[in-house]
Amino acid sequence: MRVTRAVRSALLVALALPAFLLGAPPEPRKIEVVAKKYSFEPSRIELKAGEPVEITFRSEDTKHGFVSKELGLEKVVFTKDQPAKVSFTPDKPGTYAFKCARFCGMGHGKMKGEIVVTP
Ligand SMILES: [Cu+2]
Repeated sequence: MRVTRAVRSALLVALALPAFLLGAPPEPRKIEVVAKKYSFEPSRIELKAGEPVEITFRSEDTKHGFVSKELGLEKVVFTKDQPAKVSFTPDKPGTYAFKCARFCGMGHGKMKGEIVVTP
């Protein structure tokens, strides 16, 4: 049987495509969280266990922070002009608290939220 160039190219593409898909690192799900005195929006973030995420924190007023000891996420600080990105992959389902990690005024202590990881 004579294999034409077109068939050969099609075969190569068919073989290369799955390898490319398997080899590519998974794109993280991108989430935006906006902070302002004294809340995060959204304050409840739902994630899936095993799914990589990249959360961008942005402020609408003063300097704020983010930390989640329960999730093992280190403190980051961000401003209006300088957002902060936090990348991670939650592995255990559960509800994890996070809070503002930089004193931002009288309501700072109430500036909290939760990350809910579903199976
Ligand atoms: Cu604060």
